[in-house]
Amino acid sequence: MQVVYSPAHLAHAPTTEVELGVSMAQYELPARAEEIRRVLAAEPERFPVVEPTGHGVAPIEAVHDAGLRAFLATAWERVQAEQALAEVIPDTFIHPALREGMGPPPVPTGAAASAGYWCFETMTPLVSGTYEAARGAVDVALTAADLVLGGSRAAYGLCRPPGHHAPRAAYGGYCYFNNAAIVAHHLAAATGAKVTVLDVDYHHGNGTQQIFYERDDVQYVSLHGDPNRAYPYFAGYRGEIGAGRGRGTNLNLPLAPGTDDDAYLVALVQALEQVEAFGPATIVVSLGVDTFHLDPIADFALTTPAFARCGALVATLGRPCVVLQEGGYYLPAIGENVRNWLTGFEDRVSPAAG
Ligand code: Q9C
Ligand code: ZN
Repeated sequence: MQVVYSPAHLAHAPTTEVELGVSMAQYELPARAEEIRRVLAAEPERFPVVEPTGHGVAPIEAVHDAGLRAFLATAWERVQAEQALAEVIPDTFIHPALREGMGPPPVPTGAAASAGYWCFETMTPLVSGTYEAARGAVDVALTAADLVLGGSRAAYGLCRPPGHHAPRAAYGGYCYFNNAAIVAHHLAAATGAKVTVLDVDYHHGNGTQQIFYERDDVQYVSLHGDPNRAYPYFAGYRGEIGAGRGRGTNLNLPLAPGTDDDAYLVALVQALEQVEAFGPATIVVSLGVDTFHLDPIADFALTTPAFARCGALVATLGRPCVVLQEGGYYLPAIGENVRNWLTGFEDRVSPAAG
């Protein structure tokens, strides 16, 4: 399976995040992607690495508000013009109740106001290289999609920063542009056929769900920590099934703390039955390995061998897959866990190759 990787992510190196008012070390670090690359590079025949090609801003603006992209493109310079900050974390957000009954506010231009307008939480800093890295992650994802459009059975995009928490018009959750949603829309537009986004990151992909909530050509299926206890808290509930034409094309499987290999695989089989029923031509996998038992910010209990079983199960769908990296924060095992998922998928596709 070809691996798409770009060093552009290295420019995004935030050091802190704020959780419940506590400033702490950032979890979403450059070392995550470098570890995955290091482990995959040890098997160059199985995992040849290719560079992304530039795809411009049109595929981003087909999914995201143009104002979000323009903000991210210029935010760093605008902030620095006002105040020399090492990283920007907003503190005042546009809570929907603040302007209830008043309609939307003018789009702000001041640094603090615009960060709070476009961001939704305090764990996703802007630093000098954020925009360059986020653009690079989108190009990585679209290049993996092009490989699949060109006839590959699967391709892996080593995206960093991740994407699935970014809705149409905001960033957050360590995510700036929604790589998986951009790819799903790109595939649907290029083929005219149905696409499923299967999200196996520990966290619910609120951004992807929001982007496709009213569409019937893109299904969103997610297994995740129950939002009643787990980030992103305000989306991912079982009753969220899509709306309008999209009613019935959104499936959430919130899971209990301590969910282990067997319980997870049972839920994954259920999810895959619903994918089969929808009948997509192509699958986009939001692959987070923060379901691992030692992950520092999550509470599932998956083991390293389980990731191979998960990949093998997804391969049984028999559809082309664009696999995109989302979360996973336990550095000593992140590479092995991703490698196992991809190897499990490939060995099921072509048992002789393993
Ligand atoms: N201080 C992804 O996995 N909350 N995003 C972290 C730790 C934010 C996770 C709390 C979690 C975002 C792509
Ligand atoms: Zn996650």
